[in-house]
Amino acid sequence: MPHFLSTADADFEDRFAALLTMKREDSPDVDAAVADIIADVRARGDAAVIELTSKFDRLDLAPETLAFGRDEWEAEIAKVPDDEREALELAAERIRAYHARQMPENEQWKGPHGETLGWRWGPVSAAGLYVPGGLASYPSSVLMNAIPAQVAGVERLVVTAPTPDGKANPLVLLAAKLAGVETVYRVGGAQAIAALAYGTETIAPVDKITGPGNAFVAAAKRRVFGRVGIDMIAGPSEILVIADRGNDPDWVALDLLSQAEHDESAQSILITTDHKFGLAVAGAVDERLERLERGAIAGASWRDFGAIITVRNLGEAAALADQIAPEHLELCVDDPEALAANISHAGAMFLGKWTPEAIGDYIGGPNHVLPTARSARFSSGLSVMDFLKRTTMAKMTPGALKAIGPAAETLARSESLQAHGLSVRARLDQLNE
Ligand code: HSO
Ligand code: ZN
Repeated sequence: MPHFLSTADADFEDRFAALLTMKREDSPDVDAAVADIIADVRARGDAAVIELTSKFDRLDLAPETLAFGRDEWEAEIAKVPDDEREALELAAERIRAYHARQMPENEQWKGPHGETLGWRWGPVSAAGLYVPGGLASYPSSVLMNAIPAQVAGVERLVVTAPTPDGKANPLVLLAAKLAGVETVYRVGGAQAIAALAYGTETIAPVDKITGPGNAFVAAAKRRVFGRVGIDMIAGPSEILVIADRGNDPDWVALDLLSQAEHDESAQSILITTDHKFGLAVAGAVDERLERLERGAIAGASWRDFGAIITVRNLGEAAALADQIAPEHLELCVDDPEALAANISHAGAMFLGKWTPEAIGDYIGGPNHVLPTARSARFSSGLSVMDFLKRTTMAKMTPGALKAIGPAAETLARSESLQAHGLSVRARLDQLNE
């Protein structure tokens, strides 16, 4: 049974607060082990990476085989069935077109004294994308991480992906190729992150690391931050559906389950203006759970963290949505645009009942790497901006220096930074000669 709440109940505020602050993930303390792995890779480079890959992935590599060779890569890709290849190609095309529109413009203008001011955007030189192994090795996530980097103009794009027992995921390799990845290393875990951050004899270091991973990968990303840039540390997936009674309960049930099936710690919440509709959705979820392949995972998530909240009107729904600040927000109501205009905090919005969240996970165009755990209050999903930096530009003329230099001198004096002031004064003196 999910949690049932209603804004009409006297204890609503307390129960809603409890729902928001529920601890959903145990974060095992792997930091000490990760620190050792990073130190080992820094000290011994390839040898450490090879040894750790043999230990954790039961795969014996040599420096020459750390990366997939072109032929091996192509041989894996050849295993992908045509329908999957075509679907992935369509996804890549749509994600690329969406992200191309995110590219910001350089700016340059003249200030009041004839000085030139502005900024310029440029890509990071090299990015490394981590692709997890096992259950969460998603080709769609390769596209979502690599395409924004490619669109941003990152020159060197590499992937690290563990291949336990030597088993590669052909679709991951196809996605990497479609997104312009140069090299795929068969390395995973904290050792992969350490190699990307510090480099080894064969793996050149990168400037930015993105991509999801397990507790070891997350801890390693936190540790190398500063040496390199990282994206967010993503938590378990979340979906909030706001739906009125004009929906098919089964559709809404499936939308809730689509995120619940990711992880036992995922959270799916329905807010509805109609209590009976909420009960119908709960019934539809139970029915679907009996037949769903990942029923055990989705069922655990729904039972522990799922919720159905009845509200008196859509105004209340919007206010609650802002407090939840969900990763994914579906608006299954008659006028989704009007409701969207009343909600400020959500990673991604899906408007209208014809837009299941899964469209955004795969093919819509927007990114599926999104802020979780209420961080949509202050951050955004992955975009080309994550692979760009802004350099500011200023050019003074003698006249401009004359006009604004004295104020700089005054401020330098007030901060007791004499050379600062003198660097301006020396120029002004010459202008006054
Ligand atoms: N919904 C997930 C991403 C994903 N779904 C990958 C399917 N594959 C995180 O937002
Ligand atoms: Zn998903």
